[in-house]
This record gives sequence, C-alpha cells and structure tokens, in this order.
Amino acid sequence: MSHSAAPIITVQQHILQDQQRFPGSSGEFSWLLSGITMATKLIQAKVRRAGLNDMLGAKGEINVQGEIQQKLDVYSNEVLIQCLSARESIGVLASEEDERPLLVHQGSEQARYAVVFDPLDGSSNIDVNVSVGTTFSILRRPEGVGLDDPQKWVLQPGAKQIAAGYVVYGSSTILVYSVGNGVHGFTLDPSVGAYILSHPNMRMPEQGKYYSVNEAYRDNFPPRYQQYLDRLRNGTLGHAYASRYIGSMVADFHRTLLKGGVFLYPPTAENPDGKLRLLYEANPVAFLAEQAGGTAIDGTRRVLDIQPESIHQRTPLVVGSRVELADFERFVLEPETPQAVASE
Ligand code: P6P
Repeated sequence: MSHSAAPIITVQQHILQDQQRFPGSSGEFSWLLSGITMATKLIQAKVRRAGLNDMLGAKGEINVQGEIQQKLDVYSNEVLIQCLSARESIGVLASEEDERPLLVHQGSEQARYAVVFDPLDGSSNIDVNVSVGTTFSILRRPEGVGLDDPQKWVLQPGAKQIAAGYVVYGSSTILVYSVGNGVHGFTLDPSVGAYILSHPNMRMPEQGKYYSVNEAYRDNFPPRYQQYLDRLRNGTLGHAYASRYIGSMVADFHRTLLKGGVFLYPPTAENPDGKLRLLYEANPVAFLAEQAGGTAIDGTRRVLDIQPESIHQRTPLVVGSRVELADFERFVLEPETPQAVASE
C-alpha cells in the first residue's frame, strides 16, 4: 500500500539527523536544543494569552539594559534558564536580561556548551500585539577554559557559533535554526505541541524589494547610508524598493530571510555603535543569513568576524540579500571618487 501523506518531521527528528555533524556527542546536543524548544513552547503559550493572564505591561523593574522590564521578559528569561539549566551539557548561560553570565552545572566535565539568548526580543511591542521573538546562539567552551572564567565561554566571534536561531511569535510560532548545514524552519502545531518542519533548506532570495530601517533616525545616519537608501528608493538596483519596518528585529529579519531585501540598524546619534546587541541579536541572524546565502556586516566588516569585548556590546547591522549587500559594500564602503559621485 502506498502512503501519499507528506512526511511529518518534527524538530527532534531533524536535530537527530543533524546530530551526525557532532561526532562523539551522544545525543547531548539534541537534548540541549530540546531545552530551547521546550522553553519557547511555554513562552508562546503565555505570549498568546498575554492580555488574559495579567502578563501585559511592565514589571516595573529596570533591567541591565536600563529598560523597563516587561512581565513577559522576566517570565521568558526564567523559563529559558530553568529549561536550559536541566541540560548537563551546558556550563554557561548569558541572557540579555542579566548583567553577568550564569554558571550552571559547576564543575561538571560534561559542561561544554554556552548558550547566549535574548528571551524576548522586541518586547516593547508586546502590549500592542506585534510579533516578538526569542534568539539563541550556542558556543563550545574554548579549549582550556574552565568555569572560573565564564566570560571567555561567550566572548567568541560569531563564526564560532555551532548553532543559532530564533523563534518568532507571530501569526504562527516558527522556529528557525541552523547547525551550520543550511537553515530550517519549523512551525509549532499548538494542537499537539510539536514543531513540524515547514521550511526545509531556507534560502534568502538573491534580491528583494524591501528595505527595513527606522526612517525616523534618517538624519542621524552617516551620509553614505542616507544616499544608499535613496539609491534603493530611486530604482538604482533595477526596481524601486518599498519600506517595511516592524521594530522587532526577529520579525524584520524573518521577513528578510523569506522575501530578501535588506534590514539595517545604522549608527545613530543616540546609538553611535548601533542599537542591536552583537552576541544575541546580530550574531544569530548573521549566522542564519550566511547559511541561507545572504550577507551580514556591521557597516564595514563581517559580523561573524567581530571579536566581542563585552557581553552586551552593541553593533551596527546591515543584513540581507547578496545583491543589496554587494551594492552597499561597493557604494558605501568604497571611498567617494569624483567619477563615483558623478554616477550617482
Ligand atoms: P527602534 C527591540 O527593542 C529592538 O532591540 C529590536 O528588536 C528592534 O529591531 C529594535 O530594537 C528597534 O529599535 O530604535 O527602531 O525602536
């Protein structure tokens, strides 16, 4: 008898298939990732009912970012720490919500991974029901580094990530992750509580039709960035671009991954080093962008090559399709010459 139904592949099955990439890891990696998927299922259940269970609004405390902590931020952070602390292969956790890294499984020889995460990115949008997300980045403990120096576990260039991804809590809940062999998307089926493969081998289109930036800060962008945006609007790349900006990085990047185009958070007067955080915003999306055929720079260099100096350091970010980023690098990074200026 032939079975015509399309195969249902859960994220656990997919991770086990990827498992082969980690020689010697006896399923510990898939057990680690299941800590993230479990936590995000609990988070999405609260996000979906935020208005009903008194989870909207600020908790009133100020977090390490100096931002008013939303109740869902706090809940999401606690759930991720709890779920991940149950994975003995993890030695260090670093969160957007906590100033310093958290040591877990102190002294355990099995503790060889660090997980860096933003439990609820874009949380200022929660009260107005705009998509928010969880980002994560997984790093191996560097050779010879013990638990007495947790900073060294996480202050590694993004190119050292062994896995990274996000969950976007939008019209549906979608997990997108990579372990270095392509990008795969899974949609949560809430009726069974399973992430089902819905976007195998995601590829970022060579070129898109949207640019995504907060235009309110345009006058503060470096002039060449302003001129670059004008080029996109004026059809220099073959068509006039439209603007899409949600103000929630995970949602803006997810659209860019699916539709192509460019998402950028340039240096501004208020944030001369950019607003987005290197370790748990720029690095995960840069890893995914490159795995999907796109490009991610900080305005001058590859994001994944940046050696972090501190856990919460910020970076400018320009990430998106090959065509838009090649034009950015040619137009913005090359010194102005009379000929180049004339051709604009
Ligand atoms: P702005 C959310 O607070 C966040 O960190 C990112 O998710 C988002 O891309 C950015 O800030 C939005 O910043 O200055 O445009 O409101």
